[in-house]
Amino acid sequence: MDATLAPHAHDEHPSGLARWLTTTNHKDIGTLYLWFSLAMFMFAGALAMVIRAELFQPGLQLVDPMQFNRLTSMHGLLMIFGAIMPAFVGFANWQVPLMIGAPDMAFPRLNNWSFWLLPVAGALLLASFFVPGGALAAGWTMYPPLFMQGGIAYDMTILAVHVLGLSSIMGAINIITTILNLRAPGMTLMKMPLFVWTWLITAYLLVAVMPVLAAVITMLLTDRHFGTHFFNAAGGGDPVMFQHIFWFFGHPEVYIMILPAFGIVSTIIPTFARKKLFGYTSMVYAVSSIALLSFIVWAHHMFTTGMPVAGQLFFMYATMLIAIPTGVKVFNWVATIWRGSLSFETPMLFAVAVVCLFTVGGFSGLVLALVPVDIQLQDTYYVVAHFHYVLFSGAAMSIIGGVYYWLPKWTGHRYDERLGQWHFWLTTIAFNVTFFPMHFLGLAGMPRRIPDYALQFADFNQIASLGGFVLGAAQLLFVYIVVKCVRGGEPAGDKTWDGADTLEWTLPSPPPYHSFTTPPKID
Ligand code: CU1
Repeated sequence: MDATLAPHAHDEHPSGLARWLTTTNHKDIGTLYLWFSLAMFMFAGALAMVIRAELFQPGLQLVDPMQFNRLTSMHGLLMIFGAIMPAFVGFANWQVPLMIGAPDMAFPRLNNWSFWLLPVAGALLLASFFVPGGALAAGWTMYPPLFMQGGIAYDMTILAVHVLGLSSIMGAINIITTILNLRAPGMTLMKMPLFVWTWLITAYLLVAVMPVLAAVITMLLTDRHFGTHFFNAAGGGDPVMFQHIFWFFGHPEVYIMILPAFGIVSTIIPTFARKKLFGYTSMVYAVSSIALLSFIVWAHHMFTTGMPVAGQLFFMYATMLIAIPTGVKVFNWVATIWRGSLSFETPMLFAVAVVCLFTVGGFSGLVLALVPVDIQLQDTYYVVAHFHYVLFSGAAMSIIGGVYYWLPKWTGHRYDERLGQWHFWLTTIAFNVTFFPMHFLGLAGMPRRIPDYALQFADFNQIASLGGFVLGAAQLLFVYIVVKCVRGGEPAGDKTWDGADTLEWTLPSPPPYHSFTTPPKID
């Protein structure tokens, strides 16, 4: 190894647990985020398996209704804050410094703290299952007045969400500072890889809306314990105000969970099409417009709460406007694929599936944006189908595709391509078998978040449950593939994907020692 590229030999590196507890290395912290995310994904997925088992047939068989409410509430909360968001921060930690030629994140110690808050919050949420009264059962959206009825677990949830928010805000500040201040010479903003752009914009969204979430759950806390009446109509408050404040956070949150996914897809597709990303500049402006529009559409979650027609029209048209920049992005991905020299390794399969299936979620979102339609479909399985197409086949499948794409660089080994292909087809087919019938269930009027249902919904529910079990089992295969790749395998070499991925090195200076080709030695 070139001596000038050698790791700082004089640094002391603790080993074992101490290494992971005290690490300030962006790769180590990225790895921690990704393992934490995988653990939460499997746990929250296990909750979904129980939900699908209960819904396999009408009637109550497996869990009592309150337990069912806990399963749906915690499934949502843990998937959003435990699985998807930490996975993206893990990608940011690994890739952003490498892609912009920075030695590490701007605030390495803050970075360590941002991560280690997560297991604390995770432990609080898991512990809340075992306290008197049981875990959060009022839905992940924590609406009052129902939220007021809960026991100590609800206060634990408030504290946990505060801690998760703190972690997200600090992570976002770190990412913004890194991108704005630590770019290599020549790496102008409009030369940054698109993944870095999507994360820069996502980080601004996080800084803007996580404090709003913190505020609204603090108001819940003071309503519960300190005699305020923010959301209590009897005391002059307004429960609908909770929904306004919550969704002012909640809608941008949707884009926090999808913009980095767009960045991953925009990284994978050019590699396997062996072409430059089509329309880079329009991609940057599309992501920015989506982020800006996300602040003015929140009340589309609230069309049935009673709203002046002018308000309904505003939020309907504003929501439909988002289809334009989203359409620009899908067009650009298709144009990148068009006449490319294509190959379909596992990451590309996932990326293409995201383009197709996320679009289904986008279209059902347009359907739900229509006020008269939404009033019919509010709180039905159509909504459940819609956001699982956005969040599973959009966010989660991008994350999985990104893991396959970067695993060889992270670990130095190739993953098992044959098993990866199996994982892709099982996941994609089972996902559609699980969630596509939910559109029909919703159109037929089946309400969400209910453990029992009328007989006419039985067939589609059985199909959905069978799909769900296969979808869950397929993720065990994913864990196996990842663990196997981490432990060994064929060496990945410097140029994993025919060298097409070396486009990352658009820098004028040589990559720093911690580049992909020379993994840092921990002694
Ligand atoms: Cu929304």
